[in-house]
Amino acid sequence: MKTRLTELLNIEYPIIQGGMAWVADFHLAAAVSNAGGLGIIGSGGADAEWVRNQVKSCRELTDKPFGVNVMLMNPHAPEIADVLAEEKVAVITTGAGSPERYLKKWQEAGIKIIPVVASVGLAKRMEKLGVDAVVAEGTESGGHIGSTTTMSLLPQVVDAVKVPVVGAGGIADGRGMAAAFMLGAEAVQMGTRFVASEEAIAHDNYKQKIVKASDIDSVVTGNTTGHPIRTLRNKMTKKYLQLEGEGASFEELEQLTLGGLRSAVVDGDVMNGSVMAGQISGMIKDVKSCEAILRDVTEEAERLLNGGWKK
Ligand code: TUI
Repeated sequence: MKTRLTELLNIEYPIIQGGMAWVADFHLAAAVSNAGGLGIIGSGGADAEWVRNQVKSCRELTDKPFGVNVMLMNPHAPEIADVLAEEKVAVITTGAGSPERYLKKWQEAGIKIIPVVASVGLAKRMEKLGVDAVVAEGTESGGHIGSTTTMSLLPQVVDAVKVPVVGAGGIADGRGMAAAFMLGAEAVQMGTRFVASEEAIAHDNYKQKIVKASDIDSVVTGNTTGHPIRTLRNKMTKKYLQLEGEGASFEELEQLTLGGLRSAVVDGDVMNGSVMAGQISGMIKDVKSCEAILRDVTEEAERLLNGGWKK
C-alpha cells in the first residue's frame, strides 16, 4: 500500500505505532520498524537522558527509520526537544498540546514532524507552520483524549489540510484501517493493538486486561479537571468517578492517579493503576507479534479496499 506517508517515512506498511508512555520503549519501536511499520518511542514523563539512551538503544536494534513521541505536558519537554534535534531522529510525533515552540529547531535538524491533533483548528495551525503530516486522533483512543470521534474528526481534518493525514483512535484491524482510508487517511496510528503484542514490555496483567475487556469497559476520568484520560475500568476509576461526581478537588483526584500508569504497566497493578487503553480493546482477543499485526491488518485492509467487502 503506497501512500504519500509510506514515501515520506520510507516504510513498507502505512502503519504508525502510538507513542505510549512506559509501554512504547525502544524494544517495541524497533520491533515495529523492523517489521515494516513506523515504531515510536513514547517519552511520556521521562527526562532527556532517558530519551537519549532510548534512541541509542533503538539504533542498535534497527537500521530502519523510527520516531519519538514528545508528550508536551511533560516538564522535561524543552530538554527532550534539544536532545531529539541533536540526535537527528527521523520522525517526531507530539501529543497533549501544541509543539509550536519547537518546530523551527526540529525542522532545521531535518526531522519529519507529525503532531497529533484532536481538532481541525490545531491541524490547520500546524500545516501553516510547515509540519509534514498530522495524526487526527479521535476520542476512542486510550490515554489523553480530545472529544470528537475518529469518524467525525478524520474527514474534517482531511478536508481542512493538504498535508497527509494519519487516522487514529479505535483502529485495531483491517476493517478499521480500510475505514480510515475511505475517510481520506493515508496511514493509521494504532496504540492499544501494539500494547497487546509480544514485543511490548508492558506487564502481562496489562495485556490480559486488554484481551479480556469488553466493548463497554473503557471509561473517561478527568472530564472535570480539563484533562480527560481514557482507561480500562477498575477499582481506581470507580473511586475516581465517584469522587469526581462529588465535586472533589483537582489535588484530591490527582492523588488517585499519581504514578498509576507506571504501576499498571511495570508492576502489573491493573486494579489500582491507570490502564490506559482505547475503546477498541473489546475487539482485541490475542497477544501476537508486531510482524503479525502489521501483516494481518494490512492484508485485510487491502482486500476490503479492493472491493472484497462485497458478498
Ligand atoms: O497525547 C496523547 N495521548 C496521551 S499522552 C499520555 S501521557 C499522560 N499521562 C498522564 C497524564 C496525562 C498524559 C497518555 N495519552 N494523544 C495525543 C493527543 N493530543 N490527544 C489529544 C491531544 C491534544 C489535545 C489538545 C492536542 C492538542 C491540544 O490542544 C493544543 C492547543 O494548543 O490547541
